[in-house]
Amino acid sequence: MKPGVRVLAVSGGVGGAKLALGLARVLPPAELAVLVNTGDDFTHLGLRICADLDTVLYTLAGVVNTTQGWGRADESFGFMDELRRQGGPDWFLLGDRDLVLHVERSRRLAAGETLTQIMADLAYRFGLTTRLLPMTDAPVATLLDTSVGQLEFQHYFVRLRSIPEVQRLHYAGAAQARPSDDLLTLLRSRTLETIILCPSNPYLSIDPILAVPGMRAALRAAAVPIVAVSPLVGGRAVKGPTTKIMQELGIEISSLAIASHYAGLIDGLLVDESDARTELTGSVAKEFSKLGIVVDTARTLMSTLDDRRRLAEVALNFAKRLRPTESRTAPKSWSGSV
Ligand code: FO1
Repeated sequence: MKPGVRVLAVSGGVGGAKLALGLARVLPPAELAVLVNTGDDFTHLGLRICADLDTVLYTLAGVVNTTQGWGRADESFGFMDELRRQGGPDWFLLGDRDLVLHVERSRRLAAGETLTQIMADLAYRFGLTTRLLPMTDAPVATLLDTSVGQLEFQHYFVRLRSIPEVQRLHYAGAAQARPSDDLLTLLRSRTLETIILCPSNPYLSIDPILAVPGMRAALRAAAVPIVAVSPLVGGRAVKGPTTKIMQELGIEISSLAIASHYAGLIDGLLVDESDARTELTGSVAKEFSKLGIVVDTARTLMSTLDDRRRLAEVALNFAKRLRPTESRTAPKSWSGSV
């Protein structure tokens, strides 16, 4: 009999993939599934690029370029060199091996396969037993209203290096999307024990997932503890524009703001030990408990594989100490220790 999935990680790209890798190293990989943001997906040079899915795929398969956190380690750039010579757009780097995934995915989508089916097959071909689940099979695009106009995510993030000031975020297509049947089946399965929101950007990477109608309700109805790992370390994001966007959107940069953002969804928030001294004492601690969120601390910086494994273990143990909130539908068969 195939083993069931016990843990669902919810992830964006680089930062989330690091924790997903830690989880895949401390759990039997087939007992882990990763629900991945597709709001960063876009069509470029006629190809469907699914940046976060590919980042998680390459990371779990051990072929990622660990210096940059995306793309492949063993890569050549003949296509890019020639594209540049021909005057094509060269701001988005596509390595020769990486390109194959975009070409194949585009071909298969055009032939009528779903993104869920394609990613399941690609994961299998890369030797993974961990399921990679796109947040939906419908096209959804994270759009940013900025000081230089409306931008698709990759144009904001890569082409303009996150420099424009962000005024508002939209998830175009989300209202017409729905969670895939595979994801809903997993969320209803009796084997699922824990959901972990990885330390991805809450606004750019996790919100597009939660914007899919029915997603929040389906995650909550799983009636398992949901733990988020804060992306802040010492009041700053490790990588990417998280704190810049929080500032521009007028959101206080604190673990409490992250907790408020996820209130009603998560049961526990894991914050970095460097934020604990300043944020988890006195009146702030009371604010967390008003939100119904239990807070714990850990070293959340993931520089090495050991860091990733250790944080995965801490997050799983933290979840075991939590019961899903009362507001959820009745637990299926709660067996966690108290
Ligand atoms: N990130 C960059 O900073 N520059 C790039 O040229 C770039 C190309 C690229 C190609 C394929 C792919 O799957 C990812 C790529 N990324 C690139 C990463 C990506 O834009 C971001 O890391 C994520 O979308 C944010 O989570």
